[in-house]
Amino acid sequence: MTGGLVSAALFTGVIAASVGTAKAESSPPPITKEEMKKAAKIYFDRCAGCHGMLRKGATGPALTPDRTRKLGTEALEAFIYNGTLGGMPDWGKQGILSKEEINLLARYLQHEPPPPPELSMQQMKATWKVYMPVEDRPTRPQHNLNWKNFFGVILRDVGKVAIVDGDTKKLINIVDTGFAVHILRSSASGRYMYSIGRDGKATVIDLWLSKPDKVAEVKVCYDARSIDTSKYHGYEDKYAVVGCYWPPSFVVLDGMTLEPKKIVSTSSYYYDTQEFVREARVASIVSSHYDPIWVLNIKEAGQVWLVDYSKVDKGTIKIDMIDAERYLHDGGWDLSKRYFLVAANMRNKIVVIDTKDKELEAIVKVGTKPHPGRGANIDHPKYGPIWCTGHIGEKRIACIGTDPKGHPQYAWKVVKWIKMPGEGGGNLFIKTHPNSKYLIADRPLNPDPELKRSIFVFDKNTFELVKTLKVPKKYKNIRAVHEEFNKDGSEFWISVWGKKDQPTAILVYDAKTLKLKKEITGDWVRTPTGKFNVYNTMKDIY
Ligand code: DHE
Repeated sequence: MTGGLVSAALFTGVIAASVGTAKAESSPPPITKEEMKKAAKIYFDRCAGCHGMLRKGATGPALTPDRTRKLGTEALEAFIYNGTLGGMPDWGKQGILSKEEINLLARYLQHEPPPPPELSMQQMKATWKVYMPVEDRPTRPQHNLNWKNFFGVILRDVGKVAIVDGDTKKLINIVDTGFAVHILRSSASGRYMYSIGRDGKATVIDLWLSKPDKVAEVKVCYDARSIDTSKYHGYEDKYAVVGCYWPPSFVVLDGMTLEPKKIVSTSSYYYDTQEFVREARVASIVSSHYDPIWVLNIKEAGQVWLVDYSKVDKGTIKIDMIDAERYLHDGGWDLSKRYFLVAANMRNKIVVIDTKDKELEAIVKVGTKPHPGRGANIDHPKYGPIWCTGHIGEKRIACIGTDPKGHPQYAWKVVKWIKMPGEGGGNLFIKTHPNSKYLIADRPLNPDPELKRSIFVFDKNTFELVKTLKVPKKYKNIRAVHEEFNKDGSEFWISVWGKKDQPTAILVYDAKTLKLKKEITGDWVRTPTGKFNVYNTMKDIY
């Protein structure tokens, strides 16, 4: 396939060309063309997600030369080496970046950011590959396995997705998906599993094949984090949509072949100052079960776009743009799946969108840097349906009332703060299941090595801490990350996230006794991060 090469060459070519055009207001430290190329690659891989390709800031602060030159090389090196309490990883301490690479980045950051490349439909199509045409695919599952209880497990740094049988815990296949897959999502029927990599490569895996494998792939951006599918009645498995970080855009794809159909730019205006923002990136996406719409969160603009995909084939896309709050990131449905709750993480708020009336329902103040993942839904005896989020910046979990009809006194208020033990935040994901008594939380970004490897289990009714689970000591220099329940909620799985050269494990806990019941291991278990149960993902159960 030439597409990856074309785009990589394009990317580095533009960077090289731009070196000569860097503005020289005061003098930045010297950097050669070769170093500039290398630094741009490291920045793209490690930093652009939070600070932006144009370095104007989002989840992380702006890193434009007017600011970075004031800090100077040494201070920048210290930040990159040690990380920050705000959640920036300690790239040096963790041994991910060497001293030389850190020095290079610190110098690079004091130069003007090179303009990143665009991507046309023609370039996208050049990367599009269908491995198995739709007419050759089976009409029913070619195996007798309980495929709705399969788990897709991201093997982040090796660019692969493992399909694991949730019943037997056996590895079914390892699918080559490309650089640093970020999330997986299911089609409405559950048959297709979609992955999106940071490199913007989308892959679709057919779970009905005798050996489930990818059936198509396409690269639709240089940098992406989200993908979802059309779930509304009549559109099941018809479309997929990718949310891109760069170029800032969303791309509608054919759900079964991934043929790109339509690119829409998301460059926009900040909802509040009405200044233009070129890098208005697409963060989370969810698919409405009640309308043919996708809910797209336009991070920098602070707008939620409700994208009506019912007339894509006729060349029409209708978008309702809802002003919300800046730096939208991750989020999920409430229990009724009418309201979508999304973190405006740098504003310490949760935005609530009413997808039925297509309007902003509420903005709720929570703690420092909320990071819900998809959040956790609880039907509480006193507060009624509530939705909870953890925080990167502090140790509390906030639970918000979500039932304005049945429990109006609690609606869109934090009804409960749950405290995690120990100091600091660092929580990334929380999860529960309707059949489980527990709410489970990780803390992979906490600097304390003991808290990093811990999983906290809270009672869903009393909110008391029931147990702290620790990753067995034999796994060294690791973090426990991301919880996912199996289909019936009788167990939950945790990833042991280490370095690429060290196989680790996926831990399976009994959801009643909280005992470790299985360690899924093997040479293939490298840098596992997100895990996605087919049934829970297709039905949005969390
Ligand atoms: Fe994620 C979800 C973006 C760092 C693992 N991550 C998301 C979503 C976004 C996002 C927008 C929501 C997708 C959706 O629902 O449609 N993530 C970003 C970033 O911009 C950030 C902060 C920095 C970056 O450069 O990527 C970032 N994320 C991370 C990690 O470091 C994690 C732990 C490992 C990794 O892959 O890099 C990580 N993010 C995940 C996972 C989900 C996710 C596992 C899906 C959670 C779920 O249960 O649905």
